[in-house]
Amino acid sequence: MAAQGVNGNPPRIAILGAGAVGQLLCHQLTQAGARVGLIARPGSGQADRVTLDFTSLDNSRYQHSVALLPQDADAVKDLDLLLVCVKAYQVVDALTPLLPRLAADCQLVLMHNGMGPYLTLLPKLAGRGLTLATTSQGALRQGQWQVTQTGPGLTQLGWIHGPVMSEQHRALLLGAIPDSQWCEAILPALWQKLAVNAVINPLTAIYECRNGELRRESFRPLRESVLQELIQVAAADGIALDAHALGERLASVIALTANNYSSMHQDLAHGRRTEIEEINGFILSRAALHGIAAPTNLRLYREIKRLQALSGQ
Ligand code: KPL
Repeated sequence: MAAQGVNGNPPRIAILGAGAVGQLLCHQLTQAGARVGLIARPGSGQADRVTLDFTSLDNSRYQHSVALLPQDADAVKDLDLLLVCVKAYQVVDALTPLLPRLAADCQLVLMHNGMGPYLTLLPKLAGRGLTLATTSQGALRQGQWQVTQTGPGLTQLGWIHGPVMSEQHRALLLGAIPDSQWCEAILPALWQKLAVNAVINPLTAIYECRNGELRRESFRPLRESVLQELIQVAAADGIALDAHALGERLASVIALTANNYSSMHQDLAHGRRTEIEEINGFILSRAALHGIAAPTNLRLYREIKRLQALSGQ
């Protein structure tokens, strides 16, 4: 039997990746009245519904009964929209087996830290539309189906390939996600978020500190050097970034998330793989393509790889 959505109809929107951000979006879309399902990992049980327990920024509790869609069933064949919220390094492997089962007009949305996986996916999309997205909303997973929102933040979405998302779906996403916007050019927005992650994530992981510590004067040369290298590489990729605006944005994210541990800090602390390949590693791969040296990014990349190897990853 097909899994049923909130109003008894099969979900037309699914979220692949039920981590903190996936469940946050599931809550926001469900609240907005959308029929949303979560795509389960193969072998994650027989249940066809789960109760998602969500705590919002004002401490309100919500419980949503959400359809759990098995990957290998008919349930995914009629989806209109698939939001992919897995870690950057899981995107290609998680999506590849699903692609042949999706409708030809299913629109895909990738939302993860870092950049790069879409380049691998482009030749596999068989004419489907692809939207890229980034969010600075903070969420923390307290249990398998229990998530707390930890901070507000900007969410940006924009077309990158194939048919553009319909007005109706755009309106649904922008209406459901607070402080969200459609960007006519998404790549500059992604490079700007990449800059924030390229500084905060490796530095907090290497120096074992909260984001706010990076405001210290002693970090200034590293902060500036990572940004300068990234600006040069982005320019060679055809993306013009403003150094002053980027510095301001970084300072503002550091201030807004001062008490948080970055995702890379948390990944290393828990012995998990980090997104270093898709963050500083992406900058390095584009730098190599253009024959540009990026020594500070390389140093941070190598140090994270070393720490990752020590923790068994
Ligand atoms: O996205 C983040 C992350 O931790 O991955 C930032 C913005 C750096 C906040 O911690």
